[in-house]
Amino acid sequence: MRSVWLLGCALGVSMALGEASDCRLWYRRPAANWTEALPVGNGHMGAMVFGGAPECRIQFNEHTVWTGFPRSYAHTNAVAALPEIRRLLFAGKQREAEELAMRDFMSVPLRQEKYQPCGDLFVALDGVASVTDYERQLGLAEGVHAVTFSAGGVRYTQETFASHPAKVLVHRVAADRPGALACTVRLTSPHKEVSVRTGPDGKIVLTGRVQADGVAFEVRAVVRASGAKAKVEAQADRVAVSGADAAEVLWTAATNVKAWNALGGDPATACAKTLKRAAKEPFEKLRAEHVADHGALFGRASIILPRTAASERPTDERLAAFRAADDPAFAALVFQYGRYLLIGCSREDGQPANLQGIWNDSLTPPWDSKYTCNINTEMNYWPAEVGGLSECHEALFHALDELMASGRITAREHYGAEGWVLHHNFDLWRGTAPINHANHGIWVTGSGWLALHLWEHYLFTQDKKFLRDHAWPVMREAARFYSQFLVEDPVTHTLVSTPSNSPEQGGLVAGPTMDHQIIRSLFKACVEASAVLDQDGAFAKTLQGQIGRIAPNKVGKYGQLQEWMEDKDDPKNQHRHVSHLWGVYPGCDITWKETPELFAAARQSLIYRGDAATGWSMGWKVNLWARFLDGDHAYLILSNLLVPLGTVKGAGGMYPNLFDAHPPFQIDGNFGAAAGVAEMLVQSHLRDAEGRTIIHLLPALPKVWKDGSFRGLRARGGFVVDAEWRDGRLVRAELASEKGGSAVIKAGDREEAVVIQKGQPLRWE
Ligand code: FUC
Repeated sequence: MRSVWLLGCALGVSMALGEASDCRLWYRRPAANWTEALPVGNGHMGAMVFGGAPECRIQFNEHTVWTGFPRSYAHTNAVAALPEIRRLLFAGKQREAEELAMRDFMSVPLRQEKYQPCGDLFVALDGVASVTDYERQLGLAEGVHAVTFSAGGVRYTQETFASHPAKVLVHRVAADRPGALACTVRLTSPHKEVSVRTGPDGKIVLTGRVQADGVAFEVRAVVRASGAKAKVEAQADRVAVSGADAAEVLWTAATNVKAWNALGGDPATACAKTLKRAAKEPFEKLRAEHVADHGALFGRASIILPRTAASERPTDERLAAFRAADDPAFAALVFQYGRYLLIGCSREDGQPANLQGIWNDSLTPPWDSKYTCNINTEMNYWPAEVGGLSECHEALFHALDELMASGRITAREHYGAEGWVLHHNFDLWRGTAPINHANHGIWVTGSGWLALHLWEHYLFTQDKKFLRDHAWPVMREAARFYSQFLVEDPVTHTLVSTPSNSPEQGGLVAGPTMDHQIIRSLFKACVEASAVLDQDGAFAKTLQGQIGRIAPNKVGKYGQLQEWMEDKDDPKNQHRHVSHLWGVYPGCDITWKETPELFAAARQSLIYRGDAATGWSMGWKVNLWARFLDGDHAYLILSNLLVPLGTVKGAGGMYPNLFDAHPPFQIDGNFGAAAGVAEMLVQSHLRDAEGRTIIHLLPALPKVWKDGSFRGLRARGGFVVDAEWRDGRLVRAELASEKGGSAVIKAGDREEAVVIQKGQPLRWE
């Protein structure tokens, strides 16, 4: 074991392997349906490119096109029912408690709103009948979708991308014979109140409404063509291009949503401004600007696992063959695809990633394509920090500010408490009250879990200004709510969370294990944050006093970790939710180092829950098995997930475009899988007695990943980690730190404390 100081920048271990990371999805046929189409996105708009020929469909979304309108969902004076609901639960009268809660305690209205599609762009090539030599691909590193094919002796190329700097979607089609390109461009929308007009200079403007008292939107496109004899001609509802070498469509969309609590914005002015600015730029400049912006995020991290002959197949065939073939690189692709998707659907100035990211073609999407925060919203952000995409987390943080404003009212009206609370869902209008049904909607730890994302961001970035100005107020006020909300259990005299539930299991109860893990972790984070910032010491002291009184994790009669206060778990229950294992991952309330008995019980619970489940559940289980330091089991779950939907009985899988199948499509499984691959390679949730982060290298390496490397994964404490292994053994690692700091590096049984200076990467071998 030897540590060597390196001068200058990190060597880039993976480059040393001389292999390119796996960064491309590709197919030999156009998409026949939506789950074969490929996504691009800029955080404001998402688009699914079908890549068809002669007609290419591009279905697109704008992030604020939702049903509904600003409103408070809080149930005025619901708190009047709270003491009786609690009394009934402590008396074992669950049904009566749920009935009372349904009557007097739920969100008004009972359901939240739906994320909506915006429109479709069609580009139809004239004079093209059948095509040959077809290929389409999504280049993850550049963020560009490309199609090539031949027809009538002409070679055509299409490129599509979503530019974040220019805030437009861009589609270009070119022919290799001058003047051979003729096409028609039109815009449509599935909404009812829609009108389309065309204007001079190749403009198409589509306006629409989701509902009379709600969201109004505009889509504005400009079609331009190049070539000596090119003509662009506006027709009634479309624009025709003829005699061109190439045609380009730039389009953008906006709504009247000013903020989560205000309509009245002017989509026409917003679209006109954006498009005017973008239309001044030539295609090459827009493309280069986009590739640079996307690449600055995407290029930060990579995982290299060996490519084999199986890796060379088109992506759909590769997916179908994955379980039987030797194709380790496929997991690296899934990691990078997760990062690609997060960049596409979650940028600092847009809405956070919803159940489908930003991609939805349905007016009635599954679970409204909103935000479910008893697992799904959080899972979307699991790869953000470790995958070097901290900035993509910001969209969620902005939403938390708004949820805090809304959640204060819910805390007051439902619980008579200060601080803020979020239950298991929110929507564009930031509903925070309990929705749907008392048996799963009254779950109080959405705010606690999401507030911990701010703390994680701080742990990874060591950004104290962020902690002080942004994270702390949200964390502190989330903790303030629980501090007042917890009550003493008459039997154990511990502090319990009630009413609540263990997500979607066993109905309304007093004291689900998950809540206690989250609240305990939040309180601990607050105590530490208060010390780091030297602020709110008295409040931190109150929390410190409560931490030890919160109901502890308990081992039950089947050797399992109890999901509830009572020992009533059913070991045959293979439900997708594994909420009481929150303390193992994403939390660290239960660890191999500090609580080995609870750790063993949690592992037993996971064994009882089984290996096959819905997409996101398997995403979670990959991470859990990684935390249980069992790489082969994590890989087994991965290979249940990385299969075409329908392969594994009772389980999800993937669609041909590698969208995760719950089923149906839900993006959390993509993010869970991406985070899981990283968690198998590096973990940093533990600290030593002196408070130094333990950077555990290759903690859960499966046998099948014999050789490989990674670059740019992030560890808590502000570290950037590169590593390379051969024959399952670490051969070297490099650690860099932007701020400088000390850590403990652990690989197998070897442990070494190191100090890493700012700008001076450390090589460890
Ligand atoms: C919860 C989960 C479902 C699904 C939905 C969005 O209801 O139990 O599996 O993920 O959220």
